[in-house]
Amino acid sequence: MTNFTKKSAYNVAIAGATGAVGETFLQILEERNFPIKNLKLLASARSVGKKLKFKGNEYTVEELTHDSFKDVDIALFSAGGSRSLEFAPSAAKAGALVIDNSSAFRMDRDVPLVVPEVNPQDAFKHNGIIANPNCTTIIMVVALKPLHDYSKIKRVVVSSYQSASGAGAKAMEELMKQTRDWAAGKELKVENFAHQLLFNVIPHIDKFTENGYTKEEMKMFNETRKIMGDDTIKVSATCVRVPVLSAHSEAVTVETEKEISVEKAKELFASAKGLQIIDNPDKNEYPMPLFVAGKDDCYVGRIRKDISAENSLSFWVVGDQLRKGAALNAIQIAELFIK
Ligand code: NAP
Ligand code: 3JN
Repeated sequence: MTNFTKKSAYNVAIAGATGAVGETFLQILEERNFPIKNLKLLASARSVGKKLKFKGNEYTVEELTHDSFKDVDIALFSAGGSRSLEFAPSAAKAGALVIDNSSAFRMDRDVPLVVPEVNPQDAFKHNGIIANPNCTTIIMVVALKPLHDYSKIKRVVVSSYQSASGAGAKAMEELMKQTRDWAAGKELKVENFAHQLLFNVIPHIDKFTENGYTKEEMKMFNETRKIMGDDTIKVSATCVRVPVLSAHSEAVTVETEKEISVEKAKELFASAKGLQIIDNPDKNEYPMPLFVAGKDDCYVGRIRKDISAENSLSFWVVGDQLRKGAALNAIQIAELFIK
């Protein structure tokens, strides 16, 4: 464990400040009045000189280099895995506490993988770098944790409905442009996804691996085990891109050691941190991405007994993946150290 010195305000750097997650970092740091002394905004050479606003002031973007982290206390990384691999060790060496949003270090044994509602204690075992889990995994484990604490989870089968912004700012713009171009009768351009996303769903997120699952699906398998601290949990995921702008939805079926009734599940979800229930089928009320986008909590609904298996429960969970799935979770990790 590396020491972190508490102060009244911190020098904070954001690597990837111009991206979809970077922009969300700025919004949330401002909303939560995070104690910032100096703020450093870092991105690629393409963005040098660009101005970004924080608390009414303009900040100029600088290039991310190995020398960017002198006197930085907290470095929030969301510039992609290869930038994290290259620059996060330099930031940690310079004394910063790195909270990394990429998959670069997530499965390293000496790097904690933390969701504050699930395993806050792990954060304090860091050696300079703490990993923020994959967004789809974070949203799912926030809902799994209260069930697992009541009765051990044996198996999870999950299908995700992931929004365009999960693939970054350009991908979100592509969906909006396809919508405008379709309305104008123009030809649609496809650059950020394997296929046209408008009027479509694409069962393919990240690269395919040898076992037929994609890397996104395998992240859900491996990261769930590490965060929950239980290597026996089995997860089978199918990750799907849908033409939604923000917030990821997931249809989850959970097999547990002992039975969890619907009433008990609702009671467990209701007392869980970071989780809200919307489950009134009579009134057509259930969580949807259009409502959840921009919210901090994850929302669970459609809670029911799985009629196809014993001790099995099905539910639907939705979370804003740029917030709880990325920037908010990382800031909540930082808050574990400053409070
Ligand atoms: P994005 O909108 O495409 O933004 C990428 C950011 O990385 C931009 O600030 C970009 O700077 C910067 N960058 C790219 N190449 C760089 C380089 N060579 N040197 C320095 N900075 C560079 O992507 P995003 O959605 O914000 O996601 C960023 C990362 O966060 C992802 O790769 C992933 O690991 C993680 N993440 C994303 C989500 C999500 O929902 N989007 C969720 C969880 C985790 P320029 O503007 O200068 O190119
Ligand atoms: O596609 C999504 O909805 C989530 C994307 C996450 C992502 C995108 C590019 C690289 C990740 C991630 O957080 O797992 C990574 C990565 O760092 O591997």
